[in-house]
Amino acid sequence: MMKKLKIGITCYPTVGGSGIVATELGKLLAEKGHEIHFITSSLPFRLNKMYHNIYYHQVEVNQYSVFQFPPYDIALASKIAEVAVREELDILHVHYAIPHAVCAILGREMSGRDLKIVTTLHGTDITVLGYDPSLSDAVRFGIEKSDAVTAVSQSLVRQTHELLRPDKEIECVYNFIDPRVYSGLQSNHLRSEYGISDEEKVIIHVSNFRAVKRVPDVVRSFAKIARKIPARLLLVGDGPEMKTVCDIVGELGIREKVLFLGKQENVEELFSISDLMLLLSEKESFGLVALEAMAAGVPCIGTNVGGIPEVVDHGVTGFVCEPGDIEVIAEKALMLLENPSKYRDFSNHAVESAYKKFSAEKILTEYEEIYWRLLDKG
Ligand code: GMT
Repeated sequence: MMKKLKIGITCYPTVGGSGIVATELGKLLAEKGHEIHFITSSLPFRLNKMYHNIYYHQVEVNQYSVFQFPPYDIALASKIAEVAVREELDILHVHYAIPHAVCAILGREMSGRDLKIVTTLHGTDITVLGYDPSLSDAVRFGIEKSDAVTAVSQSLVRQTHELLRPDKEIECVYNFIDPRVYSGLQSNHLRSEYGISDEEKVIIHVSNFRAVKRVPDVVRSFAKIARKIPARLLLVGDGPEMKTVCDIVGELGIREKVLFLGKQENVEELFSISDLMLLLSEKESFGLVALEAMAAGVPCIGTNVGGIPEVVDHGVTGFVCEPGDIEVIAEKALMLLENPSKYRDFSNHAVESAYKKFSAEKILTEYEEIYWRLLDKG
C-alpha cells in the first residue's frame, strides 16, 4: 500500500482563485488518504464539509499596542514550525509567494525539521508584486529556497523567469476542476426564478471586480450583443470597480438586462444556466473561472493575455481576443450564440478539455509526484 503523507497547506483562505485551488487540492489529497493540515488565518471558505483527516490550525496575530503593524508573517512562521514538529509534517505546500513562501522558509528553520517546501505561484504574486522593489528580492528568495516551485501556467513560468531571473526550475502545474461538481446539476429553475425567458441567451462574468479584470469591457461587449439578440448579463462578484460598472450599465441603458448577483458560492449552478462566459482581463495567469465555466459546457471568450490562451483553445473551446477589442469580442460572441451547431461543438469541446487537460485526477497526480520526488531525494 502506498505510504500516506502528512501535508501542511498555507494559502489565503478568503475568496480568491489561489485560496480555492489550495483548498480543493487539500480536500482531494485528503480523499486519497493523505493527512492535511491547513495553517491559515481563518477557515478556508471552501472547506465546507467534515473530513476526519483534515486539520485546521489558525494563525493568531498578537495585536499588542506597540506594534504599528501586527506581525502576521512571524505568527505564521511560528505556527508552521509548531505544526511541523508536533504533527511531523513531510511536506509544506504554500500558495502565493508573498508572504507564504518566505514564512515557510523561516518556519522550517525554526522547526529544525527537514520539511520539504513546495511553493505554487498564482499570478499577481509575480505579475504585480514582482515589480515592487520592496518585495521582489523577497519573492526571488522564497522561490530559490523552496524545494520545488510550480506556477499555474506556462505563461507564468515564463514571466517569473523574465522578471526575477531566479536560479530555480519552475514547473507548470495547471489548475483543475473536480468533475463531480459539474455532473447532474439541476439548476434550470434558476432561469425562471431570475425572470430569464427561454429565448434569452445568458452571458456570465465572474471576478473580484478589480481594474485588471476590465469589467467595463464586459458590459460594453454585452451591450453590443444585446442589441442584436435577446440576452441577459449575470455579473457575479464584487470589488473596487463596481460603482464604475453600475454607472456604465446605466449610461448604456441596459439596466433591465443586467443582474448584479454579488459574491456567490455555488457558481457552478450559475454556469449551468449560462451560454457564454466573458473573461476580458488585462492580466490573468490562468483564469480559473473560465475553466469552471468550460467544465459546465459554457464556451469562453477571453483575452490573449497571460495563461488564458492555455485554458481557452482559440476556435475550439472559445475565442481569445485583444484586450479592449469590443467589436471583435461581440462579433465572436454572436457568431457562437446565433449558430446552434457551432455552439454545440464548442460546448462539447469545452467540457472535454476541462475534463481531460485539467481534471483533478491528472493534476493531483502531478502534485503527488512532486511531493514524492522531494522525499525520495532525502
Ligand atoms: O484573480 C485574482 O484577482 C485572484 C488571484 C488570486 O491570487 O487568488 O487569482 C490568481 O490565481 C488564480 C488561481 O491560480 C488564477 O486563476 C488567476 O488567473 C490569478 N489572477 C491573476 O493572475 C490576475
